[in-house]
Amino acid sequence: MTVAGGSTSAHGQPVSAMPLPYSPEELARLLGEDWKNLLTSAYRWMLLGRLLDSHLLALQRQGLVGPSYSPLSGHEATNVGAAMALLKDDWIFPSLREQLVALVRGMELTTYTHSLFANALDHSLGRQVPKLISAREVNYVSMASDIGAQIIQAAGCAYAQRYKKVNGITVAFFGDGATSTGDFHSGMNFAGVYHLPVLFLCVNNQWAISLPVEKQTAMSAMAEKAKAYGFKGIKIDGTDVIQVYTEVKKAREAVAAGEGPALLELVVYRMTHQSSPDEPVHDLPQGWVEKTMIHDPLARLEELLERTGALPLASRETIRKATEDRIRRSVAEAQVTPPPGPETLFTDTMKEAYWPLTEERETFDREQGGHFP
Ligand SMILES: Cc1ncc(C[n+]2csc(CCOP(=O)(O)OP(=O)(O)O)c2C)c(N)n1
Ligand SMILES: [Mg+2]
Repeated sequence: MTVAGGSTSAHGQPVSAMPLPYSPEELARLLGEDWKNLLTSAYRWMLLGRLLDSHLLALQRQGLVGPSYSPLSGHEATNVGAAMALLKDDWIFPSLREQLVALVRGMELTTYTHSLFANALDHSLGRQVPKLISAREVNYVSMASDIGAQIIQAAGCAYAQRYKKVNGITVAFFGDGATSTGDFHSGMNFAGVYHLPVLFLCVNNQWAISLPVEKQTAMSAMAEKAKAYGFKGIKIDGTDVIQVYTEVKKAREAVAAGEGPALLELVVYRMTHQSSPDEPVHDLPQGWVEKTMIHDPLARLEELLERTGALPLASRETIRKATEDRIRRSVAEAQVTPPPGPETLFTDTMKEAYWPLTEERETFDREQGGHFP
């Protein structure tokens, strides 16, 4: 599997990313006087996401992380724009491709790579599918494997937040495919009826494995589905990090102010195949690769940084080298960390000692001498 991108199409034709439509004055108006630093920070994170994809896909193919990895290329602006607009007390229920959200919120990169290697320093000690990371320290809940389940979980979390009168809102990310699940209906309906502080972010990458979005719904916008549940929905460009940041910030403020749930549809273009074990090719329509290049969120931001002089090529290259080094160091650290010890089979399972477990542990120690043969 390769990560689409670069400047030439499958037929060798040069393809440029669509420029982001902002002047320096507009950026100052939308993002404040510190806009250059904000965009530089967004760039660092988005580049980290893109580079992680190429490193981790290669490691998965070597059987070192796995069993699978869900690439996020094409989703960098939705991850980073949203994460930068959310606050510390908010709770995140991710879908398959929001690993950058956890990192932007403060999960350590090495903690992330330890999770992918399912080693002794993995939060879940190898008991979770490695790519379904969690980061309790930043309110980032592990994704449930069944598509759409996080939508009802998020509605429940928002209900609890209001009941307990705590700060923050709940945010659920999900794909276009998840909108066809019963959990989408149940979660959205419950949130609408109870007017809950939850923000639904539908990242529409126009594919659910091999099913195109036209076969997922007959509606022209996923955002319109919010009407059926009694709240507002808007459709935005998920490849424009500035638009994602400003719209998520606005929606978050309204939800936090008690205006009820909201749905944002963020349209992106999936640049890779669904997940690393998938067959690399499934009838992508002609011209799809070129479309991903035109809407490449990272290339669009790079063009803006260059045009406005906010971050010239030489500085971007320095960031790229430093980011590559950081990834290599984190991967190397995770790679030399041993797997969880066999005794961890018995830890974190029950709050207090419980006789069947104690007996099992005794048998295990007696027969295996504490070690697997
Ligand atoms: C309930 C359920 N049905 C089917 C699957 C198999 N499956 C895994 S990923 C996926 C596609 C999800 O598409 P989408 O929600 O658009 O997210 P994307 O992968 O495009 O980010 C499917 C159908 C599943 N995990 N759970
Ligand atoms: Mg999708």
